[in-house]
Amino acid sequence: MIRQPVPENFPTDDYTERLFYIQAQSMHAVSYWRQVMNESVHKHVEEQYAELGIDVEAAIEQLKSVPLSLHCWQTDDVGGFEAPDSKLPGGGIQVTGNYPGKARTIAEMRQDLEKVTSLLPGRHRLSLHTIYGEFDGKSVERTEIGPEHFQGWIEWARSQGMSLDLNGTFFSHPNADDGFTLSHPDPGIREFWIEHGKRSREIAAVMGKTLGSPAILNTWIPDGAKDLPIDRLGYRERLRDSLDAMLAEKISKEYMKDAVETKLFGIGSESYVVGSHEFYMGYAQSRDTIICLDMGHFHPTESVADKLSSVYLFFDELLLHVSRPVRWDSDHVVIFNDDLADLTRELVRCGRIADTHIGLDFFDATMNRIGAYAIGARAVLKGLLAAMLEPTVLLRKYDREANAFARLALLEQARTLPFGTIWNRYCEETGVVGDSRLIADVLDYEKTVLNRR
Ligand code: RNT
Ligand code: ZN
Repeated sequence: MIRQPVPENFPTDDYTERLFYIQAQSMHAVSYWRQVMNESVHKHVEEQYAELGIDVEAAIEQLKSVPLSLHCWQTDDVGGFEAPDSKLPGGGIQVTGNYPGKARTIAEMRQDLEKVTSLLPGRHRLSLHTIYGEFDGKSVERTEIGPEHFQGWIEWARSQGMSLDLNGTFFSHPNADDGFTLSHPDPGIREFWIEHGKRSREIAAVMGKTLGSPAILNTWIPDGAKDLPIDRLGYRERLRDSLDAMLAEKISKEYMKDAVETKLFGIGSESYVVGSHEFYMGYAQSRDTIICLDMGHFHPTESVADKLSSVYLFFDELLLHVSRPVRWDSDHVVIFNDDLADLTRELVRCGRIADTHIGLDFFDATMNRIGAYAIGARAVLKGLLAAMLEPTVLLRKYDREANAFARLALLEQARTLPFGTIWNRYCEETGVVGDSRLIADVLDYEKTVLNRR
């Protein structure tokens, strides 16, 4: 080894301290160069977007203002806390898998939700189901629930700087076991669910009023038939009338807003779903409620993205359930695929993000639930960012000129722009792990928290 002469102002004569000093100096130099390199890479990346008329900073600022409505039910497989031990979901909801680490209590669920939000840039909302109330181990009937069971959630949400949304729970209950609720031929069963719907609205109104942001109350019912019903009209008439009774009380939209969720078919309701897309388009339009489009509730070849520009023409607001259908089933973990990118592009191109409530709806118990949750929620944010970074002005120009070649060529060019660099930088600048650190981060949570449950 060649010994360098020691500089005169070298800090110390101690050999170990000298080694530390040299090490510190070289680490400093490495991190300096890394920073210089990063800056020049970023500059290069931003230039590529600027050439196409896209302002990266403006896109990031826009994304920061878009909240997702996070679905609490990914943390516990739609179990809820009605009984001391949460049950398996039923009545139209099916979750497969038994990966360890499921949230068993409200405290565990909040811990998981805090972990998930720490993995997401931006500020988001939380969407609860009425089965997630704080019932203190007592069995509280669905017709007996009230705002008092959600006081703890309201306080927790406030402490997190979050607002709340809600869903009435019309499944996992003996009165839903034969597949019908609000459209049931038995008036007693209909009454039961109408009352549950009214209670849910009341809770949502208190959530919205207390937290200063209207809670969206989404109503999805499992009503449908595996095989061929004859009186299709009768069920739909009863559903219309039950919903009318449930929504009869006028509640200020400053506190809560009603949404109704459409569906084409489900497991156990392959032949007939009472609350079909056509039913709810008509219902929501005539009753001035929001319509909820779940990406997993249509025929696999239908494009949910294409529906947006029609719905926006006739509705002021829209609720989305971002999900991923696979063959006949929905609710797979959302990923940044073409369906999602098409959807978020339409949101941005129509200029209606502010009128759209972006809810998540998927549940998978075959893998680390928090990891799955983060993948899905981050995918939606990626989709939004990618859409905001689209060269829309130029694309619209080619569109107007009917230059189909140039339009397609530019869409192809946009696909390979260095989007990932911007996404990761946005994450890191907001104190959230970039994609390359997500796996290690989630596995650490699994080891230190989930595996100890
Ligand atoms: C079911 C609906 C509904 C539920 C949640 C749990 O098909 O999509 O939104 O997934 O309410
Ligand atoms: Zn849904």
